[in-house]
Amino acid sequence: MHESVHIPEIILKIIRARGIGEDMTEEFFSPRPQLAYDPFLLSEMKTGVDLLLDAVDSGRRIVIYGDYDVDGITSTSLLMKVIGTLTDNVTYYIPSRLDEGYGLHRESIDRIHEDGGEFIVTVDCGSVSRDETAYAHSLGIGTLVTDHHNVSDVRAEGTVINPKLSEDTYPFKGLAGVGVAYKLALAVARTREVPKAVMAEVLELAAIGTIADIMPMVDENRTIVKCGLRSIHLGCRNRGLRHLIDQSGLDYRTLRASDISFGIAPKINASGRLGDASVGVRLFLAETDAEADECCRMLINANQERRRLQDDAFEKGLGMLDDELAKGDFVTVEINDSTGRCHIEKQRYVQGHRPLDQDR
Ligand SMILES: [Mn+2]
Repeated sequence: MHESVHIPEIILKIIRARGIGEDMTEEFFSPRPQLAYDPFLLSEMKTGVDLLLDAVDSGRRIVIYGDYDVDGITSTSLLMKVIGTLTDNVTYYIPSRLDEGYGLHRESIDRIHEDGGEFIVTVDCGSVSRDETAYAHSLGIGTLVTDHHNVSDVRAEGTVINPKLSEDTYPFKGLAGVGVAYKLALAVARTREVPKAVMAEVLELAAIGTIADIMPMVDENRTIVKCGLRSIHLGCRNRGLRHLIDQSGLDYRTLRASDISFGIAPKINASGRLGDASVGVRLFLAETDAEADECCRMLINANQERRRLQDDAFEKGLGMLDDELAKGDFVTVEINDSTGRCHIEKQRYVQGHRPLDQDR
């Protein structure tokens, strides 16, 4: 540990209890953490990079297939930026939270096919999409799955980059979807020329997605978040992000992880909750101030609307509770924060017993 830094005993006790040993203390507190692993340690990374670069070189139309939450939106934007330095023939697809739901779908693949898509790179989803990847292959569409979700016996066809694959020996299993996408970007940058400025910019997105997806703030995630935050503090390279920080009344020079959790992430999420998650991607890809401002306005409005729906639902729920509690029932109220709908469950409460549900 650095001599001049005094760490209070109680803090040391806490981090030891959390498994941070003496040898990791300096790294844990360092503003410039070094801990990072070779992206090619991910078991299918080499195959994945080869497949992707082959699609780039043969001019196939590449589609990044994401998700409507912040992790999915930052992952999609990150790969759009990096692959966009190698080819113009790259676009993205975010399924609708309301009509399609999470993950790969046949209907979405049909749409991509009709649109001329020839190679799908999933981010933050796809590990268990066996039928859907098989369907894509039957249409002549190649796939590369990148994901961080738990895997089951059902596994996507073709190449899957995911530290949670049972045979994968990557040293850290806690990456966000955007962490895995960033690893793919690093592996591409080790194989082809990608401008350093772009790699620095996308690290900011990796930090946002990792924080928003509530990943454990240990190991390589700390490196990603600290390095990404430092890039934001030094000027914030991503135009859209800088505008959103500004218009949220925050200061990029002092932005903290909690500002991202409570001030930035909900706005990026709000567009997906209310319909069109692509606004978040458009924000991060914005090339002019006017475009960035337009996206910020839409996100901030969507977030206000989301809040209003949530507050209404909460009030409605409280009203339902008052009525039911008066009858002495055991009550749970489920609030859907996307639709503002409330659903009430009642169970007769008998003193000394668990609530009975069989006889109702
Ligand atoms: Mn995720």
